[in-house]
Amino acid sequence: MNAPVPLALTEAAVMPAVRTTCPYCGVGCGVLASPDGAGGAAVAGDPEHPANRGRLCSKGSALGETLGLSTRLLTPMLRVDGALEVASWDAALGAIADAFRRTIEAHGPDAVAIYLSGQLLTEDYYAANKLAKGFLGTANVDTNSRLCMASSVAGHKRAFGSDTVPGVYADLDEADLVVLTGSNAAWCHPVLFRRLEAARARRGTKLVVIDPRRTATAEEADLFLPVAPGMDSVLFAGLLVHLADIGALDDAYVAAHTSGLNAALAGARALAPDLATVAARTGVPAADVARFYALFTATERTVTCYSQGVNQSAQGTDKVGAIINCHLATGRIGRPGMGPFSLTGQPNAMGGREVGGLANQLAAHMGFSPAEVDRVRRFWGAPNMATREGLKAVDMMAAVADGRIKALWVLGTNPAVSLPRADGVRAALSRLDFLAISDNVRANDTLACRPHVLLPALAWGEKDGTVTNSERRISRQRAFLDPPGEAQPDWWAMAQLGRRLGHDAAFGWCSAAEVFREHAALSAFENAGSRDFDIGGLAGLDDEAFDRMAPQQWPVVGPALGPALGPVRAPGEGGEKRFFAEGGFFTPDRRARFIVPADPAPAAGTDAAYPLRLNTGRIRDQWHTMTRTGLSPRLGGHLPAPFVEMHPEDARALGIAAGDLVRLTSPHGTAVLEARPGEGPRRGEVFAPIHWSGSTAAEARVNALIAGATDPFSGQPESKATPVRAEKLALAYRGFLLAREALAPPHAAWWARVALEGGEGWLIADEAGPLAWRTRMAARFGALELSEFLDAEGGIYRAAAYDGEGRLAALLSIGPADRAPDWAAVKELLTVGGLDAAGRRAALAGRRAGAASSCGALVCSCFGVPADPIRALIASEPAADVARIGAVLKAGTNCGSCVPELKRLIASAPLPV
Ligand SMILES: Nc1nc2c(c(=O)[nH]1)N[C@H]1C(S)=C(S)[C@@H](COP(=O)(O)OP(=O)(O)OC[C@H]3O[C@@H](n4cnc5c(=O)[nH]c(N)nc54)[C@H](O)[C@@H]3O)O[C@H]1N2
Ligand SMILES: Nc1nc2c(c(=O)[nH]1)N[C@H]1C(S)=C(S)[C@@H](COP(=O)(O)OP(=O)(O)OC[C@H]3O[C@@H](n4cnc5c(=O)[nH]c(N)nc54)[C@H](O)[C@@H]3O)O[C@H]1N2
Ligand code: SF4
Ligand SMILES: [Mo]
Repeated sequence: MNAPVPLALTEAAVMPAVRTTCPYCGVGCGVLASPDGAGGAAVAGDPEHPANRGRLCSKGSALGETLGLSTRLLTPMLRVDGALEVASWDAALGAIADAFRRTIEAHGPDAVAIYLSGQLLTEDYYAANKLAKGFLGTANVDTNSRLCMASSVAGHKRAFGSDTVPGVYADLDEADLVVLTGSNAAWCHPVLFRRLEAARARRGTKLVVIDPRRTATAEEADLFLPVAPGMDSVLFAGLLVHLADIGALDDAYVAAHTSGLNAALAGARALAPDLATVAARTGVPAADVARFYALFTATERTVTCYSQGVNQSAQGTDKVGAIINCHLATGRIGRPGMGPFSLTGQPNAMGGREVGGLANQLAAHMGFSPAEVDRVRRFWGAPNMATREGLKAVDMMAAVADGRIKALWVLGTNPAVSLPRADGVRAALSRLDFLAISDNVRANDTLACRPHVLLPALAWGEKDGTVTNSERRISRQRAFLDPPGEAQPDWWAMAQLGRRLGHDAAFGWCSAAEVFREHAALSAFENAGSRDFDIGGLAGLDDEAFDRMAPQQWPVVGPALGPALGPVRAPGEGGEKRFFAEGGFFTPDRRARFIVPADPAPAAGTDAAYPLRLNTGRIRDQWHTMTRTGLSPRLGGHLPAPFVEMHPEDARALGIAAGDLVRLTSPHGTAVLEARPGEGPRRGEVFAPIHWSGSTAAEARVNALIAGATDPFSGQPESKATPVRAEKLALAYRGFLLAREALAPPHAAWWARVALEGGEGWLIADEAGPLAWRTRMAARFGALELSEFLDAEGGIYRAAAYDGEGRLAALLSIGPADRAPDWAAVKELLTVGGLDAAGRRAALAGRRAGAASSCGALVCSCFGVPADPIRALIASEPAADVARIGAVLKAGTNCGSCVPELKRLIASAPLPV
């Protein structure tokens, strides 16, 4: 039973809406899903959820478009004679049990490993950890959070003695200064960013953004500091020095609750003795550094948020420490509107940390000290406790490559795309003695690595359990769709394996609620205030109470059950839980530790062979490797092709123009991307999104380029500072293929797939010209009615294939690369029925009869508003602001993710004469 909410939200909402949580970012927005009874659902923001109060971003709003079953894995599969065949759960689980048992017998438990994901539910994560660390006897359990939050975890533990996020989202409402460093929150935590923007409108909160790249977030800042990659610790060391020199430290807090300030100050002075040194090392003008320091000094209510620009570096843990130092030194921590704030990436990055999803944690925020190992052993009744840390993701893959790990189970992540040296990872996974994968989809790059067993997992909308967001708030994900095919929850598969290995009692759970209760009980077990993570107050929830559980911020110390069952707290009523305002850290002496950051330097320097630095990250409307957002035509419209952003002068020096294909090369691999010259990156730096994979583009996996040097404390790889070179890739022909039916990738030197309404599109580039493409079209669509246009001399070929009803089945257009045909003008043809003669002529000419031609890139995904009408409005009404655009065109009025782009369009409009 789910908690039905009798609310008619949209006209489409016919069945009662189910309260659940968005499966994308760590903001953790509440969602009301109204199933349509046919496998789909209308989705709206939950006005009562404290994280979003009804708002959703473009990705959350498009969740309904990602629910189809067309790409889903719906049955277990087993490799038989080299090919995957449909199998029963019994056979598939039996194969994993056999492989694990055999491997452990022959090579010991550390030859087995499990690689997890922050997209699993807490219950899945808990089950996997218990199985591996208590019963298989290995701590070789790691997670994609190693690529994501590990430096924050290590930074927290170093400073606080525990992995505690001290603050809450309400701090952004109550701050007077918000510093965002290494965070493109406008695109990556959009609802939180809109909340900050609302606070700024209300109280004039100042915003400082620190990022090597001028991002959509940076464009909103009062002060933007384009820091040199990796130099955050110098900037924050300089801030500590400044605070000390000007007498702005909170001596009472420092004396009562911290230790190590003098050493930290001495270290900071060595790194950042004066403003001139800070300016020189960070590349930020001295005057701007001084403005930042002055703002920070003068503003007690300051929150410093950080994300992957801080975490994903070879000195990520030091960066976290340098930031926390400044908050400890000023006593600005754990009070309203103040504190360091790690923005988590995935929906359940925090839940994974709570259960010990990282190889160097045990469970419930415990480590591998003998006392902690013993405590968990007793709680689990575990026969084979792992007694020391396991291998962290990058090392785990090295062990897969060199044969130390022989059997691996991957759940909920796509490591062949997302891990550094991705080509090597793909090869290593493909050579494993035994590889099992649990996923929602039946094809992705990792699934192409010759797995032995595939297990179909329940997806969002079907699965049931809990996730924890960036502010420690545990929310329920509830099922609102029936389980499709034979898909099962991941925790269930883990439990089944545990039972097959002879541990019936320990893995006897029958529901997610049972797993959750055990997890909650462990958090309170022999805790008595010694560990930050304690949700003992939820350990006694019965099934019905678990079902109804309102979002809970931890700690929820037991045994009082009251708050869990109460109504959702209304926005603004407060009740948020913060840590450390009065000290009480989780170090042995209960004092926080100042840390001494090492002199930072990116792991590898640029040189003549690799003169540019590659920064990588996210775009507004795609999620990771696109297995879900890649299904949404709306989301695909914003930035449809894999690209590399480069400074216009770097592009010019390399003879590269907008839209050219560029080959990036590092010592580890290559990627081919479309050039987007722009003012975003600094000179000498390029930026490429992480989203495209071998399934969505010919050669656009940026992790193929990345070396993955790791941070010494966290083991997190440096993903944002790789030396590369760039060169123009001159392929003679460019074009596109649109098709109503899903096709195999076209036979072209370069291609990228785009989700379209009514079908899909392929952007292509090739050396082969019209005649070759004519042959290919005949081979593919010869059975259909084909009409063609060929101008062999001009290098142009177009062909339209029609089905029996006269509907366009496929449309190809190829031409000289410098005059690439425009696919956006005709993509709607896939949504219309039979075409008449005029329609067919127009289609072949690359137009849509009766429609205005191309209208520019999509700006507002929620209402499908492209750039041209917005530009037209601004041209006709030079005074039009964001509100006016919203009133006329609706753009920007739902999730607000495109507001920065609307502002850019307004700013870039030609001035009226
Ligand atoms: N649209 C969208 N949103 C997402 C995701 C998604 O895939 N798509 N994924 C989610 C996940 S899992 C995560 S982890 C978060 C990540 O959220 P963010 O960390 O905000 O996103 P990124 O784009 O990875 O990187 C943030 C910024 O770090 C900057 N940066 C690079 N090097 C440095 C440096 O040395 N110093 C500083 N100060 N900045 C630097 C980059 O230029 C980039 O703008 O997003 C979450 N939200
Ligand atoms: N160069 C570079 N590399 C990066 C980053 C970067 O900024 N730069 N960012 C890193 C970060 S922060 C992250 S978080 C990673 C993300 O990288 P990945 O985790 O590899 O990316 P996803 O596409 O989210 O993969 C999730 C997979 O799990 C499946 N899945 C989703 N839900 C479930 C479920 O409930 N159960 C099961 N069994 N499967 C499920 C999906 O179908 C999909 O195949 O990438 C990292 N890699
Ligand atoms: S901000 Fe967007 S992606 Fe993140 S949880 Fe909210 S709706 Fe989902
Ligand atoms: Mo992440």
